[in-house]
Amino acid sequence: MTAELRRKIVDECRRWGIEMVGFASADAWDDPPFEPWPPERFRPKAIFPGCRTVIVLGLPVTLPILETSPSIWYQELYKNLNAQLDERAYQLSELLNRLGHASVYVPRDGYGSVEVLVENPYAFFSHRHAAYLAGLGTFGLNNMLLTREFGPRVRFVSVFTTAEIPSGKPMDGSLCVRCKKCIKACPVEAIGDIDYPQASIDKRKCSGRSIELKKGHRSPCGICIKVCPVGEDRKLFRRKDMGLYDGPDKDPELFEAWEHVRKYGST
Ligand code: B12
Repeated sequence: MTAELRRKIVDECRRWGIEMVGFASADAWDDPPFEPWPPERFRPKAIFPGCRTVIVLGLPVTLPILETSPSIWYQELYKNLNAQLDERAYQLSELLNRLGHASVYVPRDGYGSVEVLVENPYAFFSHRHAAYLAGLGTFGLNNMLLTREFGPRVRFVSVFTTAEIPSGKPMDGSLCVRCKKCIKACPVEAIGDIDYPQASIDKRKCSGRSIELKKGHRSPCGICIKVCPVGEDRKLFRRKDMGLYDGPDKDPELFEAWEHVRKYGST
């Protein structure tokens, strides 16, 4: 029955165009795989008592659009993905409710405005940690969850359900190659040069950059996910040569295209 439910959920998500779906047992949060780990109040069973499984959905951030960041194009992609993730997670939770499994969705972000994050840089629940427990990827130096398919270029949303569904387990090893490109490329030097689980992000600096970009209608930043060499998406878009981002010499045509996009629709 529960394996059948799992299949139904995966099939439904495929129908919606969502290929990345993971399942994590709510109990897995109580056995921290590393420290620091989200405190008890931030765990699914505390937020939604009775929760047994967290279903995580992921949608890719299209690399060539991200490459134009900061730009209106990336801002629009970001908003589009956010809307889709929230819509699908809500629909999934309602499908489960109709089937008799009490469920709720958690919005893909969970903050009213980036200004709120300067003083209190936490959401009430972390999707990255859910995706990690579901076995969708591993943490990178940039503090993002890296996946085989898209590296860190994937956004997540979660559904809490009382249904007990066969769950995944964290991936062995690490997908992060420790190239430190994210550290070097960060425009506000917000990423510390230390290894996960101790990845250190200066959230104030990172949020500050978002606030600046938002004023010009070209947030978020996304540079630390653009320059990550991990992900099969690099093959599809022929972006294996990481020298592309160092300057116009490698591919002047592409460089000009990015510059063009950046000149319009935002300041
Ligand atoms: C707040 C936030 C931001 C802030 C602050 C950044 C930051 N580094 O935290 C801003 C706006 C700047 C930001 C920027 C970005 N973000 Co952001 N962000 C979030 C958000 C809403 C909450 C993250 C959070 O609170 N985590 C809380 C804890 C669990 O995470 P943590 O800080 O790593 O916590 C550690 C410790 O602090 C401790 N801990 C956990 N909880 C608590 C609570 C307390 C009180 C304490 C003391 C400790 C503690 O345990 C954790 C162990 O590692 C999530 C969405 C969500 N709800 O999950 C997206 C999210 C993490 N962001 C995402 C992305 C992609 C980005 C950007 C690339 C922007 C972009 N969209 O292009 C940048 C990258 C920044 C970076 N390299 O870190 C994605 C990550 C996807 C992925 N593949 O991993 C998420 C999951 C959004 C989504 N729905 O997909 N983000």
